[in-house]
Amino acid sequence: MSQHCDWLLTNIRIATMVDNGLPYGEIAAGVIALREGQIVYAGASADAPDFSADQALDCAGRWATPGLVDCHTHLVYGGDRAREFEMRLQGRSYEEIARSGGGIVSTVKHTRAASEEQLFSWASRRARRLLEEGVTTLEIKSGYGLDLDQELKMLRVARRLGEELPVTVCTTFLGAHALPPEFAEVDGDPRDAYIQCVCEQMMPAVAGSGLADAVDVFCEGIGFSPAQCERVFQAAQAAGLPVKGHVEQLSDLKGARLAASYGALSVDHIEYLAAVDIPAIAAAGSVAVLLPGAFYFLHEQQKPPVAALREHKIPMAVATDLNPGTSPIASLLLAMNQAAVLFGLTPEEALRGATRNGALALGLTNKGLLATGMDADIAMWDIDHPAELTYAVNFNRPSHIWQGGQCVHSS
Ligand code: DI6
Ligand code: FE
Repeated sequence: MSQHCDWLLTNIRIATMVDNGLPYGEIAAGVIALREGQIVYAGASADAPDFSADQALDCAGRWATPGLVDCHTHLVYGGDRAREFEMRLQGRSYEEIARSGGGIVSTVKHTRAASEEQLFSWASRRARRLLEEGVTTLEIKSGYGLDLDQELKMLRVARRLGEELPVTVCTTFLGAHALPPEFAEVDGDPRDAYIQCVCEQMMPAVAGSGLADAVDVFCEGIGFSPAQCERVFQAAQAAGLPVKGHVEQLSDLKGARLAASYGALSVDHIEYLAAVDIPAIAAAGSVAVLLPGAFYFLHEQQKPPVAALREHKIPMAVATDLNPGTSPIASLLLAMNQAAVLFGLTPEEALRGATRNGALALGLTNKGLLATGMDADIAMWDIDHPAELTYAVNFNRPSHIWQGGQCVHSS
């Protein structure tokens, strides 16, 4: 008796990204069957059960990869920072511009002034650029609202993107991103005062709204101190939300170690991560999220400790960090190329970073692999080898994309 499925993809080469002893977890002559949003078979055609399918596709030897996962973006925002880019090219540093009222705070002004509808329309344009390249799961952070209503507005826009576009959206509350301008003049330490507001007022309301899946912080000289970030992690823990952190991007404040001690899903950026702190991250099971777009755009010199991360078997993810200030880059395939060229990842590591390890950085164990029981998120490519996806810039678009078992793109 044959088994029924919704989609049957035959004559397909599969980069399963499963650790099966072959590069990319390759299955050379494969079949994939999808039913009710899940993969019910991904394996050799010789071993496949007999399927009857509502829709069948002969893939003519094309490659399937897991749908791509961009696990770190800030793509909901108002305005842009092109003028600031000009200032940097005239010799001023990112930190200098941030201290003189530019930087994140200028995006806060434009984000606050925008209606929810405007924000949605701008953000969906950026999201579509990512989706065109096969992204089927996307993380979006708040952090340009910096008061309760404005942060909730951003998070609602992020959720709505997941409802209206063919993509799974994970949302992250990044209240501790920058000091809101209205706190600059408060007595005592304005940053402490704002962190108290994040922890005591915003966190319970954000958690109660169900609009955030995780909590993030910017642990940096121009952001918040480790002690302040720890208060945010404690509040997140009390609210039942997992944490992650922007850590060791511009200096070594031991933020990654701190995040790991709270069981962080991921530690992100980590250019300045010290070798001594790596075992703690391995022990916590946190994913190292590499963001080469920001490194490239800021012309940084210090590279993340990739060899040591490998040695300690810490999963490395690759993401765009899409944001107006440090990574105006709406291409995950470009981030993969940058991770290879700038940080020395192999093309296989880069693809794993934008599939399985990206999913793990979001706590999603049902995505990022092509295997039985996984969500049916698949990108199909007209290429001869999966290394091409990392190798070439703006060469590749998927011929077909399935998201949640639906074919959402075919060309
Ligand atoms: N680190 C970054 O690279 C972005 N946020 C952060 O905490 C920058 C965000 C911006 O400049 O708008
Ligand atoms: Fe970021």
